[in-house]
Amino acid sequence: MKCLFCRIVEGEIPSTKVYEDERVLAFRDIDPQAPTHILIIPKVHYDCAADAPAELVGHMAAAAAKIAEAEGIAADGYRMVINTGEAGGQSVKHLHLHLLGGRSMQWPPG
Ligand code: DGP
Repeated sequence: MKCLFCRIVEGEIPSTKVYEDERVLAFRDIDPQAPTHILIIPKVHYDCAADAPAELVGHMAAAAAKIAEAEGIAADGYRMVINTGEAGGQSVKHLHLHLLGGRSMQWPPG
């Protein structure tokens, strides 16, 4: 069975798209943890970053930086997060990068 984010890539499940190129799709998180909370995902399925080409993970980060500029959160700063595995808080097993901004982030995260 196709995973949730593969279904979003294919348009079977609607999403609020903010950016797309040939390799990645970015859309607003359904349960935002910050005023700006966007997920950047590869169009091809990988369970996690360790399975994906390093260059693709870099491309996702570069896309997130572009989106941060477009969303107006770059000047104040933002956070990029890739939750990995159960203890890492990954609930959807399709590699995704969280872009969070629009408020101050605590460190260390809870
Ligand atoms: P993680 O816990 O790192 O696997 O993050 C998964 C994120 O995906 C979580 O913040 C909520 C978000 N999410 C789950 N289902 C959907 C959905 O159907 N649409 C959107 N836009 N986001 C979703």
